[in-house]
Amino acid sequence: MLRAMKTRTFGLMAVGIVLLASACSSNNSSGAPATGTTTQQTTTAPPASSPAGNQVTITMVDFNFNPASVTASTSQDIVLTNTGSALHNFSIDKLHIDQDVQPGQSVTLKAPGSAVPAGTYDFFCKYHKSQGMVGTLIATSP
Ligand SMILES: [Cu+2]
Repeated sequence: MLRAMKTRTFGLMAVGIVLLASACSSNNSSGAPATGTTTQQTTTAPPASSPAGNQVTITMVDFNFNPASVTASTSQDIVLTNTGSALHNFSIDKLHIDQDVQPGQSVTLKAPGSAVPAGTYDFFCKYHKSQGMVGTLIATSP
């Protein structure tokens, strides 16, 4: 029950943050208080900082994560895709995340927003940690 409420809150927060982020980026991208903003509106999406839109994908294979080092903004969802043939798991002790992903399935972890401070978090598959199925998530502020 607690879990469900948390997820819903995260979802709402994510929406808020996305709205905030898009408002900020449209303000910041035009550099100067320009009068002719019409030509600049097509350049509001910076391809370098958000390569996959508002989500980051981590692929789980037998038996590692790809990529093993992931940088994601706390305003981005994390999509876990298990392309292996074994059951895998994504756990971050510090954040109380423990998420199984069945073979061939994807699970989306909703953007936590300000609930998660920026920082470096070790993640691992609880079933294959001893086989080196571990990684590092670098969470950045939006
Ligand atoms: Cu695993």
